[in-house]
Amino acid sequence: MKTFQLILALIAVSLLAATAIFGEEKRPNILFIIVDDQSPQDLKVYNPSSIQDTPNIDRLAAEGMTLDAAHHMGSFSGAVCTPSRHMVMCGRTVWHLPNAPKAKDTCPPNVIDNVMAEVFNRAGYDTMRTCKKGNSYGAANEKFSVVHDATKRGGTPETGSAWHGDRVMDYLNERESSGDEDPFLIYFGFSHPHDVRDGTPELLEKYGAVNHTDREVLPALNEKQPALPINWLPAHPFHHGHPGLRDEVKVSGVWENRDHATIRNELGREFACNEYIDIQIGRVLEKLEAMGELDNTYIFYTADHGMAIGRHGLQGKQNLYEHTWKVPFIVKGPGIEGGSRADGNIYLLDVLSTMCDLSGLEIPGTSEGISFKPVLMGEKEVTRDVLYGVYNGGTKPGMRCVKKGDWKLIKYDVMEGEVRETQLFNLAENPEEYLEQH
Ligand SMILES: [Ca+2]
Ligand SMILES: [Ca+2]
Repeated sequence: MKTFQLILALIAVSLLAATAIFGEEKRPNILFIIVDDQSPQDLKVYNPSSIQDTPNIDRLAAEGMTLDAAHHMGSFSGAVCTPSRHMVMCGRTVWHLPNAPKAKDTCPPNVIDNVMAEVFNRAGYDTMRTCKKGNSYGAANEKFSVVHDATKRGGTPETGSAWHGDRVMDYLNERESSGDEDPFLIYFGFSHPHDVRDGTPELLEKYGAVNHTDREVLPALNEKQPALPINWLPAHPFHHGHPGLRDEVKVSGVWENRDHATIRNELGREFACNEYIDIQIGRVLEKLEAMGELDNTYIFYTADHGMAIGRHGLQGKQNLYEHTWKVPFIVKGPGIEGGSRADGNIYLLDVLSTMCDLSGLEIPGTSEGISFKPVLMGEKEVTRDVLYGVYNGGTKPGMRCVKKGDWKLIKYDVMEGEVRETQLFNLAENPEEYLEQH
């Protein structure tokens, strides 16, 4: 009899608990972290031989899923950031963006009513953003209820990444003191590690780098600096197709130099900036944990595109090699298995649809992105079979690439037909995309 009563009591308690959980059903928060110009190859989670210290990004990977084939679709402008950030905000493919060359024919005017912040505002989310200013989708950025944008690329807390960290910390502190219970979407953007890569003195010291400013001399080599990238070349074997391109010739500290000392120093600066970003992420994770919100928050970590810094003899972001076309992409949150990996085969333009899907919101009709929630939940390995990329911000028609399975093809038709090249890589056998010059 006693056992029977106990069973009844247990059933009653379980039913009550279930009602409590499903009755309230708190919608998930979203923390979207996006850094400016970071190759996945910088990070240990993608490149175990990297000396980059990022314990908080590593923690996100350990508690979430890392995607090995996340890409940005490309750019029709030297300012690769700009289309990339448009794609994130509205979920449209590169030629269908509101700022695309033929936007009048390819993009409906109501896209601005269906950008990330607007969709979440309508659903009753509190929306907040901090990021760099410029080279972005200004009209979409303004839709966040709280906006703190400024370009912070200095080597002090006030002039560097800590400034963005402070804005998110202030916002969370205010929510906490006002007892705000609405779900939130925080767009946590950074201005670094985009050049000028001025690190803090302590972190520069850690990576053996200096904020090099004198064009007339080379920076000193230092054993603490990151090694030369494995696919470094002293020069790209043919013209990349964009004469006078700022990123290839004018970046302070590098200019047109591709020697060991310059590249290792610049990578050291990049690593110092990356770690300073990681420290800011750590502060925010700790705060979310203290507020009891961490487990109900989907946290995305990515970059607007990758970066060469000496790889293949290039310096900038205007190429379609994996170090630059690919982006780091990690997601942690409810239902995602810790320490998991998948190729994913996603674009940054899939982010908006995925955020909606994870939050139970309707995906706006203007978004061409595909939700990769099934990948995150371990139900699928890939979202697409084939991925495409473009860069044609210089001479036309420019570069195109296509990737299917292990194979990737890049075509160059630049410099008024003077450079017509084709590269075919088997990425399983040659993930670094070595050329015959390597
Ligand atoms: Ca960028
Ligand atoms: Ca609120």
